[in-house]
Amino acid sequence: PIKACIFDLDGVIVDTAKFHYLAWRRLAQELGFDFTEEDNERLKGVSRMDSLNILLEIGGVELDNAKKEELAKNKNEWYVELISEMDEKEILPGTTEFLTLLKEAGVKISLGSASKNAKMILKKINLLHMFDCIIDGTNISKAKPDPEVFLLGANALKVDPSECVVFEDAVSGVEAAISAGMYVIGIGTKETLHRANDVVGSLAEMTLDRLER
Ligand code: B16
Ligand code: MG
Repeated sequence: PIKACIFDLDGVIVDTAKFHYLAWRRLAQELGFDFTEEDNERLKGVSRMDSLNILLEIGGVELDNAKKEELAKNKNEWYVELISEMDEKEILPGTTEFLTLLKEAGVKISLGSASKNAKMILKKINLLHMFDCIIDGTNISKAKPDPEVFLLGANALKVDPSECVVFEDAVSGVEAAISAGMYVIGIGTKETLHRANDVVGSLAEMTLDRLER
């Protein structure tokens, strides 16, 4: 039986990708190059500093670490500003309903996100109370595709990885879940997330039956 479900945040529970994109694009433009939505796909599930490194590579820009810290800080300030007005309306379809079903069935609920803004976002969308455990960018030392973020969750909940199901929208997150020895349900398309055990368009398609299968 499934004892815990671990959810990625960005792209699974809430659509923050568009705000990350706007903030990264502003940074690229200030540095004098363009940053497309397609480029942005490469940043999904990737930590802030790794994202910056990819962006700089796309722009062909080389900078020292102090400058990179400064730019990452700027990007985050713009991002936080962009999401400051966020509320329950930004929750992705089916999320609240599925979390409620899990709670009623006694399945533990955990967050497994790379974001350092995760708790603030869960508070804004009023879902923080639904989580038994939160592992985010402030707890981890190794980014996805490393399994650390999900293993820490299983450990905190005292469940075996084989009893956990992960919900992920990013390729790096699917790989992380597989490495953790967990069953993984992709949120998105089969083409992109072909390594996932199952793929749904959104949590609106999830049922307890589908989970136990
Ligand atoms: P922050 P997830 C990830 O969150 C995002 O997908 C990724 O685009 C972002 O760069 C990363 O969090 C770090 O976020 O700058 O807020 O610390 O998908 O793992 O929930
Ligand atoms: Mg994600």
